[in-house]
Amino acid sequence: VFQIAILTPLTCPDVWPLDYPQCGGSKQSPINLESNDMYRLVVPEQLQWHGYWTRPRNLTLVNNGHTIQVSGSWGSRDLSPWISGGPLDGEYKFSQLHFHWGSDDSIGSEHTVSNVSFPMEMHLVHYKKAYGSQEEATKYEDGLAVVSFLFQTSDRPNPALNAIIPFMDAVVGAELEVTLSRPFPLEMLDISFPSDYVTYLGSLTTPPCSEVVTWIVSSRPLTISHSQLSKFRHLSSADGEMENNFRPVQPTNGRPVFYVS
Ligand code: 1SD
Ligand code: ZN
Repeated sequence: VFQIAILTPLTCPDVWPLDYPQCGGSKQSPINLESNDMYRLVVPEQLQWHGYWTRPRNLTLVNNGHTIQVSGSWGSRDLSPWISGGPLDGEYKFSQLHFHWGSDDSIGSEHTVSNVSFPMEMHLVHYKKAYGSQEEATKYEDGLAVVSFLFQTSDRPNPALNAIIPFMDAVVGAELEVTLSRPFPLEMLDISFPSDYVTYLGSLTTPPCSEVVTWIVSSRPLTISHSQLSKFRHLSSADGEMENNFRPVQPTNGRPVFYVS
């Protein structure tokens, strides 16, 4: 009997724990956020955003087969954006941002709010500077901070997203990359430095699902039009559509979830 095992780890979250034991852990992400089941967190200082208005030397848009990812370089003096304060202890440097979305408006986000999904979610991944690199930081439970924004549809296009959407035509297929002709400060993406957010301790939402992430989910959804969403829905992975690249919600297992406002 010949058996050919084809591993498609990113499309079948149920089987991730077989190859990546941490994906079967007890502090996994995403989770459902339930507004009447949260504790108020009083933080010693507000979440601070640094350098988000600094124009990068260059910005690239990459179709990595699982998502569309934006990363940049801020030159030899390394003026990369970073965040601190809020639930974080120390300074967390920006590494990349990427998106999760669905094939129709009723699905797409990773986090849900009162069991309702949003059509898209954007993740800004940061790692703790003290650990030197993202790879090293991923070994420590306070290693990463991911700031997340949910999107709801709107009749009007979100002008901020037009900074990247026109470039998506160049990266429709997997493993394609484009350098943006006019790099822009990330602050232009309408991230608006939220002071109202939900925070809890969880994991990466893709293998190896390391339980090293302080999640910060903005309480204020951003907007996207249908024609903008359709650009995301046209992107391809190595073996087909890229849409529905979200992981289903995971049990909280009694983890406290906090809100800051
Ligand atoms: O899915 C991303 C993954 O692509 C990678 O960016 C990882 C960080 O190394 O983060 C996860 S996520 O948890 O931010 N979705
Ligand atoms: Zn993500």
